[in-house]
Amino acid sequence: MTLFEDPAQDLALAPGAMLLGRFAETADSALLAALGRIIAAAPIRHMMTPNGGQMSVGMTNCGAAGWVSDRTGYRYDGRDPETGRPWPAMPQSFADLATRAAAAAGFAGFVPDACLINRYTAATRLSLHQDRNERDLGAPIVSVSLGLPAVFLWGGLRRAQRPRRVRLVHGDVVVWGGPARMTFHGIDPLRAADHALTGPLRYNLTFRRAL
Ligand code: MD6
Ligand code: FE
Repeated sequence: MTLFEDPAQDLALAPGAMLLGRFAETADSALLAALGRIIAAAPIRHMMTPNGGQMSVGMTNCGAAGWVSDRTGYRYDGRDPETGRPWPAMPQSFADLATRAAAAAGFAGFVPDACLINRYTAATRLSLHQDRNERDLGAPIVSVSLGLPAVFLWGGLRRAQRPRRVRLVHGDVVVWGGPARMTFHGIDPLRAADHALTGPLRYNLTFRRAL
């Protein structure tokens, strides 16, 4: 660790929600190698929103189901609409990390069936939203940050509640479920920088129980 790095710290965001500081750091090269294979099979794309806009976040998926957005709305689909093929299988390294992180945050027995991959470049943002398309809202979501840092917006259960700003760095994992499961959240516009492993990019992996 260098003198200028923040020490890894866990942070309780709310009942049911926890930031595990740099929990995924030791697995980073395995995760990024697996991510490269997924993106080769199911390229990052900018999905259309139901309002006809295009998302600035680039996305793809792995696992039994993938999150998709188009003019008809949001849903989980077993196939990549761009290729008609099933999404790439979820690598064991992904599933294992998600299960371990969920357990560390108090959600034992979490087995994800979907992983949404978000890719951010400079100025890319994700506006405040709830994750509500999963069938099993009893399961938590596990979110892994890789590459450039970002400012995470952590709101409340109502959209109007002013969000708190939390910095997420490479390897950070946020787990939330239970009473926090429907919290509004988002990502501020990404600041341009250069990361040793991902260059100009931030990736976020969110593991869910969707089916
Ligand atoms: C991101 N994350 O960190 C965006 N959603 O890039 C999310 O939208 C998200 O981190 C549900 C649960 C965890 C998340
Ligand atoms: Fe989300």
